[in-house]
This record gives sequence, structure tokens and C-alpha cells, in this order.
Amino acid sequence: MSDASASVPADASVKPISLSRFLIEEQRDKGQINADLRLLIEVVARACKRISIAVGKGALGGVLGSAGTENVQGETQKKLDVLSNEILLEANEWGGHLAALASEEMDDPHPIPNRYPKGEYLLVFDPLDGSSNIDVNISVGTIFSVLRCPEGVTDPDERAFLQPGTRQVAAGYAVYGSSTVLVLTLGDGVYAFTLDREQGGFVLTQSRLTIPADTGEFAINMSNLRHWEPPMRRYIDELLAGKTGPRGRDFNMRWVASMVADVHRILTRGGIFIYPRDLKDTSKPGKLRLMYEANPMAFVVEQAGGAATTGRERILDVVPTQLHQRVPVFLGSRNEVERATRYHLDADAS
Ligand code: FBP
Repeated sequence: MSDASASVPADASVKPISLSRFLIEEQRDKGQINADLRLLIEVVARACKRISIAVGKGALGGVLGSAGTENVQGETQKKLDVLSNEILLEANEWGGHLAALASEEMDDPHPIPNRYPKGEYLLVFDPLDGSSNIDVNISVGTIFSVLRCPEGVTDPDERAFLQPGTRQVAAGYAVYGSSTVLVLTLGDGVYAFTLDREQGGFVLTQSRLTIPADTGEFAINMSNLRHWEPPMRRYIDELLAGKTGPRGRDFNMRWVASMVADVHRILTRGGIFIYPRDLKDTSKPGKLRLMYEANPMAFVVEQAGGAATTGRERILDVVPTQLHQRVPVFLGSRNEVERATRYHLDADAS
């Protein structure tokens, strides 16, 4: 059973090729992607490298603290939220592979300026995930998802983005921690690339990451416990009861409060990450956003053999109704996600 003591050996079987070469081989040898998608991923990766440098500068770069503005969710924007958003917009709007972009930090989709050619893809992203950890030097990240622009749509608005997660053609995240790691799926497995700060490029370090089906580790913000639905309480109470309870074994808890960091740990050694619906604010079906947090992470997790649900249905099957809609999130080791989901469906059926 994977747990905190399990160390992850460097994957000696992986040939440390550059991200560029990996993508060219995915295009040329496997026909997994076309040239435009390859270029788009390269550009997103370069933008993440620039964000990694800005994050790494911390107080020296004058990027800590609040920007004094609010985003569409009513959240105070951090300077790095705004800067990361600008870096991703500037890098992606002129390349000719996008029809439009959308972001956690922008109310509406960003159209490609008429002076630039348009492409066939839509990019939606959370430019800086884990904002509450920026000023305290804990890992943060960038999460992205790529969709095709619907046929015949030349000026995509919000409706063009409202596609279920099963329609994603690529997704991933960059985590800015002790090292910067880019994790990517193109729909045929999950790959991790580490930023080589000397060479200035991403290098393949893990191939075909796989999440163990079982785990002894869970991640949830326990301070919301009193607001949870009964099946959620039951699931967590059983984990906390450990050996003395119906599960008959102990479970350990982790909560970084940066989804990218919690999910990266699960990609690396297993676990279950949960941000459930809570009754604190019944107008909100959850905290995390479907289009640029839940969907890309669910695609990555499923491609690594894990599972991802809302507690009631597969996240990738959810048909979006709004660009910034929220959903409950249960993802990670398949057997735990299926058990937690079963508890909710059983409760609904009873
Ligand atoms: P943003 O920082 O992009 O708004 O993301 C939301 C998030 O920070 C997740 O990364 C994280 O899992 C969660 O919220 C933490 O929530 P809480 O503050 O309730 O622990």
C-alpha cells in the first residue's frame, strides 16, 4: 500500500528527452497530435517556465501580496494571479493555434485579436492555483485544458467552451515547488517533465505515471467537517476510525491547500483528494471550478488509472452550463473514489 514512507525511485527506464522531442515523436510516430496542438503545448510550457521564474523570485520580484482587485468569483486577486494570467495570454494569443482563451481570472473568454490568425483550439486555464499559499512559500501551480473549437464557430464565446471533459484533447498542470514539474496527458497516458533550470527546458523524467488503486492517504479540508453531507461524514469517520473501525486499517491525512500539489502527490504515490459539496453555502455545489480545475485534473487522473467523480457522477461526463461553474471533486486511487461515491449514491437511494 502506497504511503508517506514510500520513496519514488528516479525512473531509470525513462530516456530524458526534451518536451519538444517528446511532442514531435507523439505527432510523427504516434499521430497522437497535430502540429498546431504540439505548438500550443510548447507555448503553454514556455509560459509556465516564465511563471516558475516569477514565483521563484518571491519577495525579490515584488510579486507577493494582493493585487487589490477581485476576480469573477469575488476572490481577491494576488499579484501573481494577475501576472500569471497576463503571461499565459501574451504567450498564446499570437501563435495562430487558438480560437479563444478562458481563465479563472477573467469573467469572459478572451478573443484572439483580429491582427492575429485564429486556430482550431480553445485553451482554458487556472493561471495560478493555490493562491492562498503564494505568500507563504508553499507550492502553487498552473492548470490547463485544451478543447477543440466547435466546427463553424469563428468568434467563440462562452458557449463554445461548454463541452464535457471527455472532449479534452490535452490537459495538465505545472507545479512550482522545490523543482518545477509539468505533468501532461494527450489522451494516451500521463508524462512528467522536470524543468532543467540550467538548460532552460523541460525534460522527460517520468513516463506513463500510474496511480495505485488502493491507498492509505486522504486529503480534505477537515475544518469544513460540520458542513458535510451525511455520506461524506460516514466516509471520513471510517477513515479516522482506522484499525478500530469498519475499514480495519489506519489512514494518514495530508492537505496542502494547493490542488496541484495535492494531486501531484497522488500521481506520485496514490491517495484520494476530496473537496466535497458542503452545506455552508448551498448555492455553491462545491468550491473547485469544473472547466479549469476539475476537468483537467480528472483527465490526468483517469489517464493514470485513477478515478474522478463529483461524489455522484464521473466528472468528465458533466455537461457544463457556465464557464466558472463549481463542482464537488473526488479523485485519485480508484477503489477509494468508488467507495466514497457509492456511499453518496446509496444515501441518495435510501
Ligand atoms: P485557487 O487558488 O486557484 O482559487 O484554487 C482553489 C484552491 O486554492 C485549491 O488549489 C485548493 O485545493 C483549495 O482551493 C484550498 O481550499 P481551502 O482554502 O478551503 O483549503
